[in-house]
Amino acid sequence: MAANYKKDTIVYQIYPRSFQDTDGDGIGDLRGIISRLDYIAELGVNTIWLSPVYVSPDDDNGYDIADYKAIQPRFGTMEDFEELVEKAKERGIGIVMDLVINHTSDEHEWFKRALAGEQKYKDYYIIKRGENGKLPNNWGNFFAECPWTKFGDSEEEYYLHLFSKKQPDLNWHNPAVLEEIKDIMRFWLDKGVVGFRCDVINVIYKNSLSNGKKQLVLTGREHYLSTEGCHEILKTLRREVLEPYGAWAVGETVFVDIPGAKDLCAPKRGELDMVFSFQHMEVDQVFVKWFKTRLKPKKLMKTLTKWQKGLDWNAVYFENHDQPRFISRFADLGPYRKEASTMMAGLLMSLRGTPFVYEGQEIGMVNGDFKKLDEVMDIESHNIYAMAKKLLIPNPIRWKMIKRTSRDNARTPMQWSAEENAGFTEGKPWLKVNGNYKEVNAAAEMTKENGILAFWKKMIALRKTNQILMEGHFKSVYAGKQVYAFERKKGGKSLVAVCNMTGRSAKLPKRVIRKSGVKKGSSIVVSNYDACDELVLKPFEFRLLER
Ligand code: ISL
Repeated sequence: MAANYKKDTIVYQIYPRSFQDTDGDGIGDLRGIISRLDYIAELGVNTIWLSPVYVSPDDDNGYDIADYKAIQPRFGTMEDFEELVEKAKERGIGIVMDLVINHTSDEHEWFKRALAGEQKYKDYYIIKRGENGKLPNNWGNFFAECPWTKFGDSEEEYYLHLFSKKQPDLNWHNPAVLEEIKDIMRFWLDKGVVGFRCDVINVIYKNSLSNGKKQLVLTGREHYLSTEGCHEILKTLRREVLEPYGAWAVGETVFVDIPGAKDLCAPKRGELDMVFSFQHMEVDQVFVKWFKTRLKPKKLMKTLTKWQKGLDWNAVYFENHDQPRFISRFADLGPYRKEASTMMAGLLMSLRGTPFVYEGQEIGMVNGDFKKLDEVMDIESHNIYAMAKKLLIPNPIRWKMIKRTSRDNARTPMQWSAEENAGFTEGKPWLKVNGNYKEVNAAAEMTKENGILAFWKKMIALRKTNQILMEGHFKSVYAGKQVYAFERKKGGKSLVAVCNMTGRSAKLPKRVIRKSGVKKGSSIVVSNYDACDELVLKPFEFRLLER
């Protein structure tokens, strides 16, 4: 692990668009975040990851950057940003920026100058001729589009975009691109940010542009996933940029397996500090993420265990701006929203690694209650819907797909109060507020001593102060149809975390009884129920036991 790495880091991810609006335009802003810093500090986290706040035409809500060194006017000014960094720092909170460097926006100056014919900037992008009227290769695209779009008025030239056509991929074979990005990173580090979350970082360097092996999704990916070139770039960025500032980096690494993740974040490699892996997010998917089935807890447990054992340190998360709300994925959530959310809190804070909490997760927000496609804004959802239509998938199935998997499920405005628009905005929210806001909101939670938010705070506080949770080794104890149990061990001391991942009560398995010393006077450090039955776990019960 890099020297600057901190075992007590707990991150809160903010999707600025949806967090808090202060100027009535229906879109969250930096002043909104500043106004909520006390709330965030009280939650107990010490780091904020800001999804992109740079100038952007918002084709992909800021993940298409038109100016890396300026703040999106809709979000505020550079002064607001500086104030945010300062005020966060006063509260012991560091800011992590989202670094999107696989692609820029097509409205970035570099791309515009490339289009205007400046060779220097054409070399910043991946531009290739198609032969005999054909596309340059057979690759796929993350957003179910064609990854090649005609370059300007050219008849033969195309540019590559693994995401939307407004997100042209950068050419990482060009050393000038690396220099530009180093400069951008230093710009933000000089403003006091503590690190970066690196967007799709393991796809940036394309080995070759030749045809790929046919795949259900993303044909061609073998040419760019975690290539040697990418490793080299990460090493350079660590050595020359991160290290001198004592900054850290978490990489979003798609399609990564354990050996691949090790190569990207093992301390001796000097690349990333940790990675977001996806396998535990895929336990309820059928081939592709747009088809979901019931979540089978055992599969989730096995995947978590595999990663806990496989890597020394994980970036642990269950929600972010790309995933449906996690508790909505339990097929039988029923009346147990509070229990499921608090169990998740217990689990998240008990696993080994750096925990990431996504805005609204701490008050048990659930999937958006969209009724029709018009209410969904996400480019990916619209593209998938269109593709499914082309494939003649009937409308009700198409809609079900989108409703369950849309990234907008987690992007609905933060529910602050029972006031109009959940206290998110005085204007018209850019995305529909979930109709349950009168019941599910932060203000209501703040009045409850025993509520969801209170439990998240309790778990975060424990995670920050308990050496075993912070540093202890992970040992699996049990993974069954309902119950997940694991041990954290340090210096002869151990804690056993026990989760019932279903809405039905469950007997405490014998192995768990033995390992946790339940019958030998072990004590409950924390639980999400007031009273626990010694040998039976209630629906979505979480217990942390000390032997
Ligand atoms: O969830 C996904 C993979 O199964 C993809 O939809 C997602 O696009 C991928 O995880 C990459 O995500 C990141 O880069 C995208 C941006 O749209 C996402 O919001 C971001 O998190 C392009 O910049």
